[in-house]
Amino acid sequence: MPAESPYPSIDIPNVGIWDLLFERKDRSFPDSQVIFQDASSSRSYTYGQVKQVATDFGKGLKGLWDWQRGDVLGVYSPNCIDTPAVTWAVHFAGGIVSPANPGYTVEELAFQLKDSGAKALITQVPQLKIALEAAKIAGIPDDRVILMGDQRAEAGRFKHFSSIRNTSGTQRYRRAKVDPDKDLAFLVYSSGTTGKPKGVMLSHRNIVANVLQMHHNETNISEKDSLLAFLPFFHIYGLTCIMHFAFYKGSRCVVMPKFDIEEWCRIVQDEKITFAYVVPPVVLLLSKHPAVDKYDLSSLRMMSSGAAPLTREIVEAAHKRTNLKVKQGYGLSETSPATHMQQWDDWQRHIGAVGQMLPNQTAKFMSPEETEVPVGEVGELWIKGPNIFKGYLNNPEGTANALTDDDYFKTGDVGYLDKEGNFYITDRVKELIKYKGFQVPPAELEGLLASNDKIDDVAVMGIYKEEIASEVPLAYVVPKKGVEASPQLEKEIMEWLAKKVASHKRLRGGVKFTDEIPKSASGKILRRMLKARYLEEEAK
Ligand code: 4UU
Repeated sequence: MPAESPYPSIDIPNVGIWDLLFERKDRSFPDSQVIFQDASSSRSYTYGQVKQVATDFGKGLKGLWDWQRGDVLGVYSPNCIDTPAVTWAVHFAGGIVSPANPGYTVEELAFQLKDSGAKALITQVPQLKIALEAAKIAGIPDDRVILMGDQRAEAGRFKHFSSIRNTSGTQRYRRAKVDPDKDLAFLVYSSGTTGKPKGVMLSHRNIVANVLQMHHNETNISEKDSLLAFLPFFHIYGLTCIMHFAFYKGSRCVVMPKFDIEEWCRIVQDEKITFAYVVPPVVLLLSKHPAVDKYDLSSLRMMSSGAAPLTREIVEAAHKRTNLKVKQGYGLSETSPATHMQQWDDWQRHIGAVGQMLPNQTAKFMSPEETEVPVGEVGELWIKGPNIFKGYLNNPEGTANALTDDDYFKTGDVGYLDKEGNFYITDRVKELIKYKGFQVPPAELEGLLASNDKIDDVAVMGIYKEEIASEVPLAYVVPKKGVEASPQLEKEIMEWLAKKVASHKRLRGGVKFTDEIPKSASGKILRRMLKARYLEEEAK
């Protein structure tokens, strides 16, 4: 029997994101509530200012570039307090946002812009050069590249979004109507269980549902809280769980463009941060980084960790040293993302669990033969609910592999459910590697490495490094005939790849040389076998 969420079902209104955030009747905080505050400057946005700026730029967009409902704006930027207003302006104008990692290379960004069909791109001055090159490849003209963040002189002919507005009250500039279940709000990129990154189609209803699902679990968070927003807004975790959720709650969000543990601790102390969404490597740093002792972190009531597994050892070590508490959440890009969250008092009672299922969802664990396994036994987690994505963009095959006819989504994660309704994630059947919570699709690296003229064949896998509480990518390489497998070749391959990919995809696990990559009769890399071989070699 599939498991139901232990929470009573909640009502998910049939509205778009704009209505959820800006037209709600039950708001308990004023327009003057400061929500997004820049960590390194005096800039901030109140709730009312976000709404005003989103409305102004939304109207501006409707008058630009023949903007149509369903058009896509690429966002290529580190965390910035303008991102929320820009995002919701796109929704005002009936469009879709496709956020990209600001560390992407020209090729990586161009791929996403092309694949998502982005009509225009917004970026910041430091990212402008790469943005322009990628836009060119994707066929986006220069005059559709606009800026946010600092308004600097060197921005030259590129318009700042805040100057794009339209005060006309005519019908043409009214807020676009959205069909919450059909119209997409975001195209985020995920490799899913296999292959290269794909556009994850998230509808307005997906995000509205997830904000409300989280709201029913996180009853301890309110407008009195201050959150530290260092997780990137381009990734679904920061996008929904921080940007949308904090805004819905009215919590002040101190926004950091780049993570640094000492700066993180300083902000917690100086800004009296009360809650933070984190990833396991940050919890590890709290347990051992020397700078941590210099700061008073006592305002922090709770942290919630996700995006990768968090071990008991790390939770206990961080608590012992700092007295901080950390609970867990779990989810995926395809689930908007939060499917499971621990309650606050679970942090110590059920260390290692990812929590109970949020409302309105059903889940089951499946055997490799796709039959349901009994409660308590290990299987692949399948989930159903209003937060499940609409499919992969222009990829019916990928979509059919991920979603069943009866609307279950196959997560590619392995785990079990205990008798009290706690879910545990213990493994992955999918190829995906996670470096500090960021996705590293092995197929993407394999494709690039295979084009190196010294490499005959290659397979990439993730290995866990305790020192950083994260997986790192490692490549097994078969050198071309006549090419010597040597430490120099390893270095050469690592450096060659580093130039082609964002920093989180580098081969931090190194290169191992081999005579052959184990493959199935149909040519699929036998990743389990390779991993077993790796572990065996390491144990020697
Ligand atoms: C073991 O990383 C995310 C979403 C993260 C997130 C975190 C806290 C969501 C809700 C929340 O409360 O999305 P993706 O698409 O980048 O990666 C999804 C994958 C999962 O399939 C799983 O393998 O990230 C891994 N993952 C976790 N693994 C996510 N959370 C966990 C977790 N434990 N707690």
